[in-house]
Amino acid sequence: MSKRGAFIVIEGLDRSGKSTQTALLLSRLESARIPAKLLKFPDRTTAIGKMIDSYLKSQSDLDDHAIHLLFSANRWELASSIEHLLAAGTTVVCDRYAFSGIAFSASKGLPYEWCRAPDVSLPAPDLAVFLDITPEAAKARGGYGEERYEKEEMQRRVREVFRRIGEEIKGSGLGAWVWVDAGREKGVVAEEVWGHVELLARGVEGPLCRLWTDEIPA
Ligand code: DGP
Repeated sequence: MSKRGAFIVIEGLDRSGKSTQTALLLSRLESARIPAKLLKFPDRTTAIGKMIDSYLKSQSDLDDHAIHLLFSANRWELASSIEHLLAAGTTVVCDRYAFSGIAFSASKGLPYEWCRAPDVSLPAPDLAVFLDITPEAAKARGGYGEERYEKEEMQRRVREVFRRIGEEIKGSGLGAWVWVDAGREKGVVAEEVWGHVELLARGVEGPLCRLWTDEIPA
């Protein structure tokens, strides 16, 4: 049986180095001659993505529930492309995914289970790498930008929800979740990320799981 591509998600707080690390990972995969594609959520280029972009820049206001569903819809509109890429043997690297959806919306006070619901049965990553950095260290990296969630107190809550999500994923057997200390020099972080990804990126034999519907009981 031919192997499928690996589905790798990189998560983290704002300013944790996700863009740098996903770019470094892509070039590493290319050097290893592993076909790979980088996706980023939110994908601000689609019609839904443009609404999200305008919300994040505070150019429009939306009910917390409504924007949460738009973020999820933005993932769903790319779900079949992700499946096709994986089936064709391409490794997919995603800068943010459903875990950001829960972490950011639950941090605003929406119920955790409600936040998870719209993403149930999306393709599940084979590996989620959480680039862990303290909100203080993230802020010290040149400060947060102008967007809605880029405030230290919000990021602190987001980090706590991510911790819960990671523990649950690890306990569920639904793919792997690793925490990587992202406060270090970027080359050191990239080396550790590569250590987690390398074997998976050589190809995955098992079927693609679905988020929170294919949980393996402990
Ligand atoms: P980025 O383009 O990676 O800087 O992400 C934009 C911002 O949107 C960032 O503060 C994290 C937040 N975000 C990303 N995905 C989601 C989501 O699904 N739901 C919510 N509420 N926020 C998200």
